[in-house]
Amino acid sequence: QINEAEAVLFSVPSYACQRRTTLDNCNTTLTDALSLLAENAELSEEDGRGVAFRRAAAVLKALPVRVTAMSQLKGLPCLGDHSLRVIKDILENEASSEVESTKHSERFKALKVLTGIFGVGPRTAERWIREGIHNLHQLRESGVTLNRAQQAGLEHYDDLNQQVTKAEADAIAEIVQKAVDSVLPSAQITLAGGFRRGKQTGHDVDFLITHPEEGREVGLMPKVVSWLESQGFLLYQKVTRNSYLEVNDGPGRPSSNMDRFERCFSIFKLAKREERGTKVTENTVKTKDSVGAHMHSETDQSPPSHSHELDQHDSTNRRWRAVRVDLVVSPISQFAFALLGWTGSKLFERELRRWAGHEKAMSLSSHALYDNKQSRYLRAASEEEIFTHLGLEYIPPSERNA
Ligand code: 8DG
Ligand code: MN
Ligand code: MN
Repeated sequence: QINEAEAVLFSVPSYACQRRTTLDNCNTTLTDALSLLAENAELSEEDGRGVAFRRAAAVLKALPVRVTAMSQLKGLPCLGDHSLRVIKDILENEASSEVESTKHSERFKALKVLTGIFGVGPRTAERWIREGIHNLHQLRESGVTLNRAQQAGLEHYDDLNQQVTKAEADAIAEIVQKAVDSVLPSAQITLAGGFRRGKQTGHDVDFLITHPEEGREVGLMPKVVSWLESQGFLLYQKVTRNSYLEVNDGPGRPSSNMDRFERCFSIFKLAKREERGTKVTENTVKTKDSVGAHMHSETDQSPPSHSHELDQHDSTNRRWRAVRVDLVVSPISQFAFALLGWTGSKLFERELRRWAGHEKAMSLSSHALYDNKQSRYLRAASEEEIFTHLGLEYIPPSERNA
């Protein structure tokens, strides 16, 4: 029994997938700090610590008021000693010394700049840092071999580190719709990822593609990609079979359906708004993302030496810009799972899976939901049905911003 003085101010369930987390966040100072520590942990391949900080940040995002005193945190889940120390530091001293020193450390800055290159993960960045490569200039001079993705990532670094706007996402959607209509009429595209959650900007644009008749989606991805390529919309593309980890975390072998699930990591060449000829009432001046600009000035000190480089760096002189786009093709029978899985946020997804496994003895993936007790797959034609199977209240996309 809880006595009066210890009563919790807010009751927050411990799994993020049990909570409604909108984009309104009254605790950005605290959540930015914890997110930075999470990012640092992830960049250092300490995923456990990363998740702990992400969970702590997510709890603060779900609070309806700004936290001003430690006493308000009593009884809240997911706040470990380390996160509490950071929060206390900020409430008492305006800033956390750990966050500040991390933010300004050469290692963190180098990891951030290098992993900011499309195709470069923490492991590669770490190796380059050990070889004395800390910024883009040093990378360009180093002569290390870059794969095709990394070459494209380096070439379009500034564009790809500038947030994609909703207007740009809509313009990409139009192109993808046209591609799909041209190669398979009545195939459907759905915007997923952060934009589906109501975000106004994102680091990429995510689309799911399906067809109302099961099986008609087979072979669709290569056709869509060929069409886009023939129209000059692609700067980079890599189509992969669905072969990531989650296929293996379900019991038994993946059904043959799963081989159909294909995705494409791409970089689109998007005409700038004035070139696309949209309404003049819209703001035609693109403001550069402040973080990107800051990182660029601090880390990439290479002077634009030859004309090619000048062309790549002076984006104002170009009629187009590079935008990261993810395409996923799903058979209609798996569509609800794919949609749920690709809408995010990443933490929300992780928590859904943890809930399924730990609380329900089920395995959730973006293909299927398997009930370990009944030893069978549970079908679902909508996200709502999946939440019902999981014994969770339905959380709409706009409230999955954990
Ligand atoms: P942003 O782009 O607006 O910055 O954020 P986002 O849209 O939330 O993030 P994202 O990195 O584009 O990822 C969108 C969703 O896609 C996210 O919930 C996780 C999911 N996703 C991947 N990779 C994979 C994967 O390999 N398998 C599955 N099932 N989902 C994935 O990003
Ligand atoms: Mn996204
Ligand atoms: Mn994505």
